[in-house]
Amino acid sequence: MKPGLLSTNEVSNMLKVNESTIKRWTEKGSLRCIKTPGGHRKYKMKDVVDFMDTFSYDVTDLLVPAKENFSKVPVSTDYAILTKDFSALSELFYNTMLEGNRENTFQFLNLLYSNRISQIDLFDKIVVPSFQKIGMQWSVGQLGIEQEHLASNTALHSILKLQDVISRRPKHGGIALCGCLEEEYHEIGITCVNNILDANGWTTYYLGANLPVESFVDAIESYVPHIVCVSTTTPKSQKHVLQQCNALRETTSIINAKLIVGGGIPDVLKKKLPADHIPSSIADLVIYVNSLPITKRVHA
Ligand code: B12
Repeated sequence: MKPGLLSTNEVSNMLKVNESTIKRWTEKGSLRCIKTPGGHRKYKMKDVVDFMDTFSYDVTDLLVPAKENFSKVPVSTDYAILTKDFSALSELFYNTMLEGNRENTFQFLNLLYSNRISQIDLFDKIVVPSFQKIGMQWSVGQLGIEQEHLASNTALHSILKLQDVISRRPKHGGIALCGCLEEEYHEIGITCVNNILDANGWTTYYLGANLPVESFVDAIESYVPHIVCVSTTTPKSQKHVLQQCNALRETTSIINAKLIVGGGIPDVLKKKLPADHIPSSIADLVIYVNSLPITKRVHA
């Protein structure tokens, strides 16, 4: 089948009606279709979505539960988008970023975003699992370091480019500072955090990877943020993370800012971390920051 076109059977599964009902709606003109030279009906996803909009179809009823593992059966991108099959979409994103084509990877994310997959779901449910697969394959030698680097750079570029097309909430005056602790080079997660905050009306200052703690403290003093978002995944030691977070917390408490720490933090460390919040996901972060009061800040 031509990519992007759905069969009568696929549409009937989505709308949970018989194929004969789909044919009747098509003949009535309620649902647009394309006739192939062989006389078969094919449907564009956009037309199915328009139909659902027009007839107030309950889309939530159509969602299929996310699968635990990556889908073994290749499905069309359109079908995966419509059914919000995050497992299949992660697999597609994984393949795209490993090819190393930045433009295609951006176009893929943009396609999902344009089809109502939220930026939060893009990060938590598509980017993160794709990278978990990369990390797992790298650790057992199925992927080379060069492939992991190519995929990371391709994904990072496409995530940054996507930010240019994301619709933003108006600025509400909140200021956020985002960066990684010293010797931390995993910066895709904190880039996602920065972009989500930017889309949610925060003015963000992005400090990137591997920031010496003294410089982080200086930045807090200069920008007087409401929230400081810190990422740590592979620290030298737990002691090192605690020392750095203690120094940051000392400064954030003076200016009444919240210290938010994320990344791959083991449970034992979570208990000791001097953080105001340790979100388990981007979705969790958004709920937390939306609950914060924003007071007017005066820059030093
Ligand atoms: C890409 C990658 C790299 C790249 C990073 C490139 C870059 N520009 O960022 C490079 C090649 C640099 C790298 C290096 C290393 N890596 Co690496 N890497 C990964 C990989 C494959 C993906 C990480 C990623 O970007 N994921 C995508 C992002 C979006 O997900 P995320 O980081 O989890 O972030 C999400 C949340 O955690 C959260 N989040 C993250 N930060 C924050 C902060 C806040 C405030 C909030 C609210 C939320 C939040 O939001 C994100 C979206 O939900 C992981 C595998 C995996 N399972 O994740 C291994 C992995 C993290 N790396 C690992 C290792 C061992 C290393 C190295 C030590 C390898 C080596 N021997 O050199 C070095 C360490 C470098 C360093 N000191 O930082 C291990 C870590 C195991 C561990 N916990 O000890 C992993 C798990 C791989 C594995 N299976 O073993 N790595």
